[in-house]
Amino acid sequence: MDLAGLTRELHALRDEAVAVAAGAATTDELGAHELDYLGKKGRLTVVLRGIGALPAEDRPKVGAVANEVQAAIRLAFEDARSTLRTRELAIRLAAEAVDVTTPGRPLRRGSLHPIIETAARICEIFGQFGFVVHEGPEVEDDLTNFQMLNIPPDHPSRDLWDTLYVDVENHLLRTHTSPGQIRVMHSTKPPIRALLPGRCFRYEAIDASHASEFFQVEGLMVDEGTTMGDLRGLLDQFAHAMYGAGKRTRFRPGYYPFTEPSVAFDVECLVCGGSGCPACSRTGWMTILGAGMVHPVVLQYGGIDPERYQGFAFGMGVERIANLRHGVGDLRLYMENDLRFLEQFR
Ligand code: 2NL
Repeated sequence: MDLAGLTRELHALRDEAVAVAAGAATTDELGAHELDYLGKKGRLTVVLRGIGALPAEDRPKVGAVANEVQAAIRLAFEDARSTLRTRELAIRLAAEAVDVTTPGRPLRRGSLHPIIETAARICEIFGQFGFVVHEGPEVEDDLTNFQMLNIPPDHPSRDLWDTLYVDVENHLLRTHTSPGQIRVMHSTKPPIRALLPGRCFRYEAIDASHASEFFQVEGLMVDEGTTMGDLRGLLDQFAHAMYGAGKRTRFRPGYYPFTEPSVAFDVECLVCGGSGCPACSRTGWMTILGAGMVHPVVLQYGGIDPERYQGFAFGMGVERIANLRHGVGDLRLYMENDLRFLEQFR
């Protein structure tokens, strides 16, 4: 081919490439076309090979045309690429746009179970008097749950606790948290001020006022010169913090094998204020816990010298305290985990 022919061919290639670049729909398509014209094996390269066949004096001229054509094609692809990029970005931004005005999904707020919340409140009040929370195991041995609490095997007082036994010799589900107090006595030197909250178990026929699982909070104080007056003063403070400063309280005689003397601690009826109503069986009083001076034998089992130390202990059923706080009348509600019930305590 001669100089004029090759020049024509180069210009034709340039015009075609410029049109193709302008017509590409995507950057990917554009890239493929670019390779087709400008790549190592591209069409411009193929045409330039023809230069070798020209006479030597024509080669620089055609070389200059070839450079112009190459630059023009490059520029056309660059322009097209920049236009396509802008368009593709706009399309992507539109597709991936986040509607920041869409309302969020609400987070469901949880809350403490009323029994746990009540146990925590009880512990908080006694905590202000220096009582420290301890925990014991739910599966106990007969020795710690009964014998060390002055409840011997085959003794009639065992009938006070309908026990659930586990399939391990001499082991059972604790019937009260008192065995945890025995463990505290074994691990701690007096003075002791311990609180034991926790789940307890009894073999019961279930109804509105009997459950096979329930929560207790027990307290234990052991020191030199601890008296029944200290117990009464502490429990008054507790009743006033829990139910109001003006509430009247009283001790009545009670019986527990592990305390002597033993008492029931009453607060004036929270419904009628003492005049008598169905809530207090017309007595004007409500029993909120049991207590007493720790039996010397129990101190001894706990490794504490009853000649030197005295102690008091008290125990309360958390469900009972929660019932009084919230006006709940059926224990079973606490176990059913029905949100319509639980959501009322937030
Ligand atoms: C109640 C009464 C009570 C105790 C628990 C106790 C623990 C030790 C020694 C002596 Cl280690 N006593 N605990 C004492 C009196 C009463 O609970 O009605 N609870 C629901």
